[in-house]
Amino acid sequence: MALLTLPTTPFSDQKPGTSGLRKKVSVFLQKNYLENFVQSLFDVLPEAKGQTLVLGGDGRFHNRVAVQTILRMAAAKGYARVLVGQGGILSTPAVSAVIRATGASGGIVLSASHNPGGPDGDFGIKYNIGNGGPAPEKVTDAVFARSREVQSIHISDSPDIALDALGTVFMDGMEITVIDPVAQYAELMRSLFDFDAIRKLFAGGFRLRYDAMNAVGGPYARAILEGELGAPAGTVVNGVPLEDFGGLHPDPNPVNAEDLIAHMSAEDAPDMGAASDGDADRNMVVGRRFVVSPSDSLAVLAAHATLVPGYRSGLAGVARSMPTSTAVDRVAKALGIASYETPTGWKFFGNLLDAGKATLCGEESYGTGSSHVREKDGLWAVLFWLNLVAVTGKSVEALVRELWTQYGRCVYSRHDYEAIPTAQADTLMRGLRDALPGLPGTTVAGCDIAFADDFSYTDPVDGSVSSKQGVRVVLKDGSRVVFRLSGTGTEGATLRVYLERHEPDASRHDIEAQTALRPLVELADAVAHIRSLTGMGRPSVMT
Ligand code: G16
Repeated sequence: MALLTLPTTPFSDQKPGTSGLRKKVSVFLQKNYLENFVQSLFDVLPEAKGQTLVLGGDGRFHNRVAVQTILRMAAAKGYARVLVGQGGILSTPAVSAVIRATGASGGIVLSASHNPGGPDGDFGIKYNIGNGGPAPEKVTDAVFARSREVQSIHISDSPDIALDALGTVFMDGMEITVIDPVAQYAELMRSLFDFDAIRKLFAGGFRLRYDAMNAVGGPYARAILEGELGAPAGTVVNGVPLEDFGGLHPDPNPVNAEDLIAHMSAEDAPDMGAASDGDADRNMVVGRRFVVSPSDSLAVLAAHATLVPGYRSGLAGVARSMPTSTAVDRVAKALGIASYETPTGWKFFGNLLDAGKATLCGEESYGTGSSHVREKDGLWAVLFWLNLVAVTGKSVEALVRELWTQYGRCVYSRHDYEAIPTAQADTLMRGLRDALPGLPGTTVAGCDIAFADDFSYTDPVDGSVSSKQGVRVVLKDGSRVVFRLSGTGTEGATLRVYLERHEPDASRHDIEAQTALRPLVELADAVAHIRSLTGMGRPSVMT
């Protein structure tokens, strides 16, 4: 077959610093749009001779078309081999696992993560480097710069390959192997968790409801939970990946996973509930009539890690994103291990994991993971919880309550104001930043402010500095409000307001979070003028 060079139009609407492109499907359907990104990426990567590329996505609308295009461009780039998931499917953590296990030079993930899919939904593409993690900013910024200059697309004119049958075919001398999307990942899970103990748990009648939200987590959860661990058929619901996720918003939080919450609140609720997102890197864990906050989940996993085979020798350290609650810091202090506070974005954990400084990491946005891969990992977190329940004999709720008793409860909530016109959101953040120097030492809305800043992070491994990573207003009692604009929304801007209050008094641990946090909500409005500047009387989503 021939290799073609086609003209293209430079574009520049990828944001610098983001780990890929995430846009409406209609934007991706523009001529050469995906091609432009892929060409920019291939232009900044070193020569591909002898190299392996991993390729797969979450199965959303446009996944298959994009896989075929990327295969043709990979052939033109000169890759020796591409490992592509059967049906074009690979979860984000599975891409990371396959890159690491095979020594591939990198991988391309097709997903807009937890954003809705379908012809009217979102599509996305991102590149992971040889350690299995998201490309660092120096790579993504170079891709962005190149995308504004690139003039031509190099692509093979070979026909589509069959994606549904396992096996190897060739395209212009490049080997393409269609792999089982689950096998490598399942092997990794087997090496970390006590599968026998979990098998016994299910054999003893333990009931789990795993909602895969019609996204890519389904095949993984079915194969491992039902196939290998003996959970009864039907444990995994919404387990077949659909191009539009069956209309669900595959973002596991109590609002979007309302069906799971309803089942977990019923009289005959299962013992544990769980959900994963579009590309299966996020997770939510729910007990019987008991929702676990992601920040508490991370702290529980850290507190009991040595009960799990893969972490028996202890944790090197833990890391959390800045807006994530401080619960895990308290556990780390008691364990005598380091805890790191990073900007939002999984890529910031990469250096800490590679340098052996942290073993577990997590974020308030329902992401939890460890050094086993370089992405957050939804099913891994669920298996971790199952392993803990199996070996302690304690329920999900009991494990969280034990955490609160020992360390106090970090009462936590995130308020999202979605689809704000970008100019308004920028004005709000600018005003807030301007007001920061005057805040410490003042009392606003009845709250005594001790400290206020715009979070800046110096990477302890490579010394790189990331500034303007979110505004923090911290009170004398340690309570805090954090403000930042989402980097993943595709419509206008989303303002996220993170609220945290530490409650040491066990008799108040059952307090309803929104009630406990009300003074902080008033403080947030008083310093950021959210209601008047956005015209929104209340958040679009509270989790
Ligand atoms: C991505 C990153 C996460 C980060 C999240 C933040 O998640 O991988 O590390 O926490 O974005 O989202 P936002 O900027 O909207 O608050 P994902 O699951 O979308 O890849």
